Amino acid sequence: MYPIALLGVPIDLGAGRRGVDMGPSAMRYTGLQARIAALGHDVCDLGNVPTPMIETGAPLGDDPRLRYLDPIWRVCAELADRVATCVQQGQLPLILGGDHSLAMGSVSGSTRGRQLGLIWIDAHADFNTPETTPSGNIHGMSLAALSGRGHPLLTGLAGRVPAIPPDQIALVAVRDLDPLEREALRTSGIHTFTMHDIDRRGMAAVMEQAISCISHATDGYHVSLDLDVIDPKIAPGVGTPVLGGISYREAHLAMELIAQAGGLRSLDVVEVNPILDIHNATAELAVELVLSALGKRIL
Ligand code: HAR
Ligand code: MN
Ligand code: MN
Ligand code: MN
Repeated sequence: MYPIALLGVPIDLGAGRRGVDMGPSAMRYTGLQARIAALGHDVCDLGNVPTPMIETGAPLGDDPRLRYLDPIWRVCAELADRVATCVQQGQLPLILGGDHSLAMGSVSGSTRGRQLGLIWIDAHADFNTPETTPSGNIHGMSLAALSGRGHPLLTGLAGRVPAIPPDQIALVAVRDLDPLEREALRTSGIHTFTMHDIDRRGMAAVMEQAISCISHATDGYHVSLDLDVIDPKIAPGVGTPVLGGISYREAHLAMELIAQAGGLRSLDVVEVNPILDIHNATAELAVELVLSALGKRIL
């Protein structure tokens, strides 16, 4: 296994609700680094990527369909460089969010100089564009941008468009789509596994298929884990809770199968919102899931 590099990105400019900027602290507070080390991994914490705040004048910009476009692009460009440097040094970057807009930077950096597959585990598809967004929140556009759709500043972060071709992307456990986003997703070529598929076929069958269909001609994969994929009864501390999510065991099973498949090259854990959490339970669960993805086993 590669040495692990932790990178915090306390960004909330891409989300409509404030609080996910505290996600990196909440996850570090649980003893994340020591617990990864206890699995036998080499692990270092590279600190946070500097992120502007609304209070200190982050520019909103003049397009209400792309709120905070410029500062989000800057943070993502910086994150992409830092992640690419980690990869060059043979490390596996673990990115602590922060809202899901950061994945445009982490994935773009991690796929630089190689072709990764992408597994996006989320209640949402994050497949809006400026033309379809109901909110103007860029965290709802990050998967679209990575697949080549949206504002050129965002689609261009990887230096090639698309950063990841749609047939190398698997979207897992989605259950909340906006009407126009849904139409775009249906014809996108992205391998999509909804909550319905998980209910019918089980998490193991779905994850095995998701991993296999993004593993042709790729050098491993990036996993982007949005904590709102988990049912809000178990994970209340997220920016945009949606009823009917995956269970605690299904979430661990998904991460264990990712670990066993052996292709993990980089990982995001995003949308943890400590303000809405109960005794840091969601951050604690996020960290447990990271440990499962990094090879922790029951026996
Ligand atoms: N689809 C909605 C929008 O575009 C909300 C999606 C963003 N929420 C997330 N991302 N937490 O996964 O505004
Ligand atoms: Mn998301
Ligand atoms: Mn989500
Ligand atoms: Mn494919």
